[in-house]
Amino acid sequence: MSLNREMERKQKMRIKLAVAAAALVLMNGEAIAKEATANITVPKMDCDSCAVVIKRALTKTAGVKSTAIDTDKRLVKVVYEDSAVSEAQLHQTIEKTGFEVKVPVKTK
Ligand SMILES: [Cu+2]
Repeated sequence: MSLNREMERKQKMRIKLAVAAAALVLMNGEAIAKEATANITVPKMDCDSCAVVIKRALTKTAGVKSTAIDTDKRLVKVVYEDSAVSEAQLHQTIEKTGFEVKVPVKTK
């Protein structure tokens, strides 16, 4: 093999490696982007035992990564994988425990 062809081969290999590395970075970026946070208002969640019931139901739901509850603000914060579960499904999960969810009115 001539020196030129050898250099050309190495150059092609370098480009392939760079493309593979770039693809890996893109895939990682996508994995991070799939994580979403929902702040869900539950007006009648007024004490710790309400919170425990809701937290337990959410924790059992596939795709839910973490749940933080503020009973003073009546707020449930859920971090979830949006490829595995939707915010609407999270609302349903909470409503199945007997608590109504206050859906925010969308403003333009
Ligand atoms: Cu309560």
